[in-house]
Amino acid sequence: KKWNIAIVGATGAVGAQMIECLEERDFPVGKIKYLASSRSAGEILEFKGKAVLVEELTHDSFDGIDIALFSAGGERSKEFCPSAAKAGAICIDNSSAWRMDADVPLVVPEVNAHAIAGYKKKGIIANPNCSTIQMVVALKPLHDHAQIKRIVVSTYQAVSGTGKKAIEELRVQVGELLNGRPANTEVYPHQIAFNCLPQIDSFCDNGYTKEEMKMVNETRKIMEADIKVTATAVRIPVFFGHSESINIETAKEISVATAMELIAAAPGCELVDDVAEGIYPMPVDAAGQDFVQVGRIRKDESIENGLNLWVVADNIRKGAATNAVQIAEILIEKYLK
Ligand code: 2RA
Repeated sequence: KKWNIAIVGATGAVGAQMIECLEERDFPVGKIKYLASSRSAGEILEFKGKAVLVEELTHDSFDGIDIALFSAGGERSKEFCPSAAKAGAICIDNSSAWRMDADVPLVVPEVNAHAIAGYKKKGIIANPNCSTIQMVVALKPLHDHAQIKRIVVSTYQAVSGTGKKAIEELRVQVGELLNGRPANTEVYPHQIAFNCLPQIDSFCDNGYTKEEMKMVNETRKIMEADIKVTATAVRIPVFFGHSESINIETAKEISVATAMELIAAAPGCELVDDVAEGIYPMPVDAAGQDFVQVGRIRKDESIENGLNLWVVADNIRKGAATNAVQIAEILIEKYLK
């Protein structure tokens, strides 16, 4: 059987990656439809070498569509997912619009694939935030073994997480600064080249950013556990690949050796940890592939049952597009036969 697919936000960084993932993974696509804002409508993209016209997104765009992959911002998803679902398309939404809705499953296949069963409630499945996805993939095997009580995470996030314009802003700023010209800032509030910005998304009343609260709230929903989470999310001048320094406190003792074994055997994880050989995860290695790379595993001697780890993943692939396509694969294999 082939499935008719719509990509909403096809001209964005994640939309383009979704298309590439469908091609790479040979997803059984019947008809494919590229949808975007009126600004981008009219562009010609491709699917498996064939030209596909980008059409303007409207409430009538979803007739005959089986699965709609959304990555066009929260407002678009809030406005158009209900129409898509009403037309019979199941939405897999990469925006934050529906993630905390009780009737919308929030899914990382390696962690809570069973939650996909709830897709029928609203016809929407939410893709978690990239920084949440890579963290829960790495922590799932450790939580199953020793029950995580608390997570302290600091993130070092690539500019591609903001989108194409941010990638361009970093590129141009580096050139400007190296040629003695002032850095032009449009996308970010401050210079990003050769700098770190401890702000991703806007600030909430509690002094945390929306990005940091996404990690707190989404982690608890996905792992279906009352885990205490605190986060600091930082933008760094890297193009692709989010890095995270994660500290966990577990209910049971877990040795470094056991943690290494569990990570090495866990779905979606790759153990990259041999510091004697200078081997540890880095964005330049993690970008362009789908594994969540885990290293620098070591005891946190300052608390009982503490462990530190360093986790790096491609934020556009596993952090967004690949995760969404994996959900679509489970949908057609287990639920939409
Ligand atoms: C970011 N996680 O990195 C957010 C959205 N992709 O900007």
